[in-house]
Amino acid sequence: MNSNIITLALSKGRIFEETLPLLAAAGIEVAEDPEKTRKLILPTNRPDVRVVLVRASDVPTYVQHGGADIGVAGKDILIEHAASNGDNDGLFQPLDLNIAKCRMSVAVRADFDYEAAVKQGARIRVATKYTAIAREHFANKGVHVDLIKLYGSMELAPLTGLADAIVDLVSTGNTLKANHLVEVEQIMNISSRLVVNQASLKLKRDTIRALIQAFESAIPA
Ligand code: PRT
Ligand code: MG
Repeated sequence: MNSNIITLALSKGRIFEETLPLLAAAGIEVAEDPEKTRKLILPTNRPDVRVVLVRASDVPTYVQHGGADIGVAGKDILIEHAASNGDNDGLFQPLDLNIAKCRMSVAVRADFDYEAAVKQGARIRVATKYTAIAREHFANKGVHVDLIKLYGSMELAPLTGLADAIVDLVSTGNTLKANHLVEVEQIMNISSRLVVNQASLKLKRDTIRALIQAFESAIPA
């Protein structure tokens, strides 16, 4: 890890877009638009700060292992990362940035009687990308589930008979509606957090502290 430069890991899309105002509060402007360039390392107006573009689920890995000093990741991603890696050691989470907000929910086909299935103690098949969150949710409810791991388009699973229910992120609810699914349970609210490599926090303390303070001052209500 370069000791003079701060490397910030972001994913393209909503996290990048919603992080821009926080960066602006720290006097940082990203020099290129990630949707228009093929570059994976984006310089900023500050010679000591650069952005690396990674998959949302890779942000904790980059920061934990020092490929980036800081990053922004959803609570969903952080929980799943901890579960599949055993821990979030070396990953300091100083701020909830209150951006990229949504909720983790259980959804079923409109014609599936979820309450009855749960009450009868039936085993239900649940498709999700978020297996750790789903496993814990149903274990706490005492509901037996067969988890089916998917990497995307969860909404398709109940429509094709692959699963009875899905656990997925919902923001407007439009995707569920368009696929004739209904939200039957909200598991948790989700927002994105600032994550910091613990060694970087020590080695680049002043710069990172200043960034944390600037971000904190610009967190949306
Ligand atoms: O897309 P890719 O597979 O690379 O990765 P990703 O989907 O993990 O990343 P990205 O950029 O799509 O999402 C990054 C983070 O944004 C997630 O980890 C969440 O913390 C947060 N976030 C906030 C969301 C949403 N809102 C959201 N609505 N992530 C995904 N969605 C999806 C959801 O999975 C569903 O398919 O949008 C669809 C539902 O949206 P509505 O508005 O129709 O309800
Ligand atoms: Mg996505």
